[in-house]
Amino acid sequence: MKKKLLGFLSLIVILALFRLPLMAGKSAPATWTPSDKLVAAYYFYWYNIYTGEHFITPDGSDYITNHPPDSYLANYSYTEVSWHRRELLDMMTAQIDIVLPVYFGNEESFFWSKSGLQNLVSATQSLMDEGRTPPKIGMFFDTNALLQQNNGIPPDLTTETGKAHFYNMISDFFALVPNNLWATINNRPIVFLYSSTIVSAYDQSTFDYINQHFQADFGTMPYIVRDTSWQGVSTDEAYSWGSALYGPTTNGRVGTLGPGFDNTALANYLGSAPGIRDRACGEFYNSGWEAMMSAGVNLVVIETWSELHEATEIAASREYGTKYISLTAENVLRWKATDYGTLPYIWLDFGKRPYQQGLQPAINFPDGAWLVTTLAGREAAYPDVTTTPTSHFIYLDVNDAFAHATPRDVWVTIEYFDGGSDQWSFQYDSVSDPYAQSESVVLQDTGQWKRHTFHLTDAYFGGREAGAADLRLTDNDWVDGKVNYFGRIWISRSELDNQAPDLAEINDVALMVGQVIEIPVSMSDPDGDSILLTLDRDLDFTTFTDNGDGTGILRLAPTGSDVQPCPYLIRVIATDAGKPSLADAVSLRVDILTSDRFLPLVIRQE
Ligand SMILES: [Ca+2]
Ligand SMILES: [Ca+2]
Ligand SMILES: [Ca+2]
Repeated sequence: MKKKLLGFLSLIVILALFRLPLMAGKSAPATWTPSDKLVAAYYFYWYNIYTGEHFITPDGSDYITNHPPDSYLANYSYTEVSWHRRELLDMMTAQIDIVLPVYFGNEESFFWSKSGLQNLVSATQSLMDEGRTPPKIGMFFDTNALLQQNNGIPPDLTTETGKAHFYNMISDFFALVPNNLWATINNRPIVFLYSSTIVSAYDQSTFDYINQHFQADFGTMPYIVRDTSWQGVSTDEAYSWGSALYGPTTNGRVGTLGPGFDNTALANYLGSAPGIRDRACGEFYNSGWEAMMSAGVNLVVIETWSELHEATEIAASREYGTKYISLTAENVLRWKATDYGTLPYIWLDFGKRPYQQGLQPAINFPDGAWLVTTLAGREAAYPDVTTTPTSHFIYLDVNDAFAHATPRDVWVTIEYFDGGSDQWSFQYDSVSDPYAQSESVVLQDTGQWKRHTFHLTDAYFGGREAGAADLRLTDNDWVDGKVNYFGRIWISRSELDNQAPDLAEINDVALMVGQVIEIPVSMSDPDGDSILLTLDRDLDFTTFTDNGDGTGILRLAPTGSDVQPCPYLIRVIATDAGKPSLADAVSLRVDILTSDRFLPLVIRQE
């Protein structure tokens, strides 16, 4: 009896081993770990050009706000392996590691879901057979499917039936996807779980059930990343849906961002008001990536690869061509190369367009709203005391790779405007107190920018302040009732034996196609260091000359091909030769106009 049981158990072990993801394509690892930097994207594959599904509404109108490129239309259908293949190749160009197909299960109502997934699997497998490295496949569990499969009744996931139904969606998905194609972290397949709002009840036993059954069926447990609407339960990670519309988010190791949002086509059909987040010619997306780079996230999920109803796609489109594929690739490579874990300091330059290098503004509610003005040639951030409740704080988040939840010595240097005779301070997450009070700095009313360095011997930066912040600047309103103005902040591992240079502000400009403008750039350095001047991006119509003496010329010479419907955002960065080298950044907006704007727009009627 015992022998038989042992034999049976070892068979289970062998099966379990067999279930582990096998070695995948030539360069892809068999599994990732939580410290790998990974980029995932939600893959909506419900389109069928042949039948018009998800292209045309039942009343015959356009169902999608953005559209596939004309050259992609011929086979744009989940029924075509060749269509999935082209999307996968585009994802590879975009540097996507993980594709998250939206899964609905249920063949009768959502006949695209399983058959489309099978075609994605075929396309992925054939790319791997060719020695390529297509994205690995994770699950995007669209919980709306549960509602629809339950006759529109919100399911109760605390019952045996509800749990089984919930689990079957996951096990069906991973039965359809061979385990050598699974996107895994520590050998556990990744599941992004959409909102809980359609569920009537759930608790931790819902997730325990999934883990137990998945372990029994597949020899491992899923790596569940749940939407933050699932409250009071614990999973591996959490994320927040909605970043394409509301802006980027971070939850621990997971970051989300999107290129913009516009569901006009859908709203027209439903007779509702559309939600719109302007793409601002890519700047909304770029600023999301800047937030990802500065934050300590390791798993970034892009919302979305191909949701055309809501126009959140970064895939090729008629509207944008392959622009967002290129933008994604550039940003992913830059993000993966960014590591604050070994740098001597992090810093932040406040402004309308903050320059964040491992230190970034955190939440701004309920008492952390702030505004920007310009004082003595520098952009200044200050608490917005007009809010309810009144804001007297500016919350900041320290990059977790730089410092997180470990006692340490740090030096904090804060640049402030010395106007008036009041005072300010900050409160930081220390070993013993999440709001440890710094000494206060009393102003001397010189009307100049000054810097003050604090040595903290008990910094903890565990994100235990409101909104997971690590410190917050305050205007000491409780003492003097007067706001204070802040410029740059540096947090360093040892005392900085150098002062940062100061770049003079540059005005925004508007110019015509064919016009040439030369903008002088100048800076000074308190230590007299030599300075390198650079631009943060390479644009066709800009040339930058560094005179090598702390001055430079930004030359703008736009042609017709540079015209776009929104301004370009350009940053000039001055980096000194001190040790460590420190920097300053200024931003300007450049509007390129065509002569059309100057044609008479009003015709006088007599
Ligand atoms: Ca942090
Ligand atoms: Ca004050
Ligand atoms: Ca210097």
